[in-house]
Amino acid sequence: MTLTSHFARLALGGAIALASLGSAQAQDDTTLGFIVKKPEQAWFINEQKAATALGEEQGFEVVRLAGEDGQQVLSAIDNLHSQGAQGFVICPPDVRLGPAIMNRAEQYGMKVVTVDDRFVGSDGEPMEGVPHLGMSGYKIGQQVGNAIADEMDARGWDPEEVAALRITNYELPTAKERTDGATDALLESGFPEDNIFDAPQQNSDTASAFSAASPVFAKRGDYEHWVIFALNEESVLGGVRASEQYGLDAEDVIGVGINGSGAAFAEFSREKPTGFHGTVAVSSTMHGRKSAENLYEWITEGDKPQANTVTGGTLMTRDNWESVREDLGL
Ligand code: FCA
Repeated sequence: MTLTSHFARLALGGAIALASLGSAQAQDDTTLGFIVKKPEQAWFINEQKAATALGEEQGFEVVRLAGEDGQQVLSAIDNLHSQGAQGFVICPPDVRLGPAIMNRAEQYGMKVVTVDDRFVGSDGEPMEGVPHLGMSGYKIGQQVGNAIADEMDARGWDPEEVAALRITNYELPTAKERTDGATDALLESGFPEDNIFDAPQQNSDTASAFSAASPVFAKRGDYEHWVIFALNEESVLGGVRASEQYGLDAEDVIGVGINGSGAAFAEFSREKPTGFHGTVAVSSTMHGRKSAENLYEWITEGDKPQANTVTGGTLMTRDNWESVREDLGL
């Protein structure tokens, strides 16, 4: 045997050994999916980014996928299965898809945790068996209502002469909890119930809120001062944009959202203040990291996460947004 062929054989042997080591390792590797209903929204971009960063630190892979409707979610699950994923975190496009999603996941033996929007079973109740992490909707809604009442006070508005635009999404329990909390806090502050006008939106984004809000302003031209609230800041921004289009000035509008994501930062960074007064910020970084970590520990150590984890929020305005952002790791 020539020296060259001996080396060639050694090199080949080494390559085979490396290749088999690689596949043994791949079998041990953990891959998780992170499926979100609105992949273009800053809240969800940040959640997926935070989960990916945690995976890089702890040595697991995160596959980020969009699930904007039921069909896309089911394809995403098939896709994850073909990539060898052992489970996924999901914020579903419709909470009533819970049973169908679980059915597909169980066929593949995948573990599932929900984030933000909790699955609802065929009985209309939350699916307790699927661990969930989400915000404390009612309490955060109350913070919104209190922030609005305080700002009305600061501007010296008489509640009798103020209209409230309540952008609702009653199909989604967390959304209802949030707008209910805000309503109760406003009523407690002395806001007249008859001055609250509903704008039911079809979705949880700016466009659907804008469409829902516009006719309400048009119908209630008798009010000069408006307050606006909804399940999230994207929707409040839709309401604020509709108020501008209707011709209301920024100083006549107090919109308070929820999330504290890039949508709010962009608004606070504008040179002139708008009717978007503030937002109750919740850490999307923490939601992304914690939900992925819970799932990872469940897969690798067998510890099923608790049934429901709730998180709180902090009021963020044009004046303090940069420091709140830093505190929340956003
Ligand atoms: C829902 C909303 C999001 C965010 C999240 C925590 O999914 O649509 O904007 O508020 O809850």
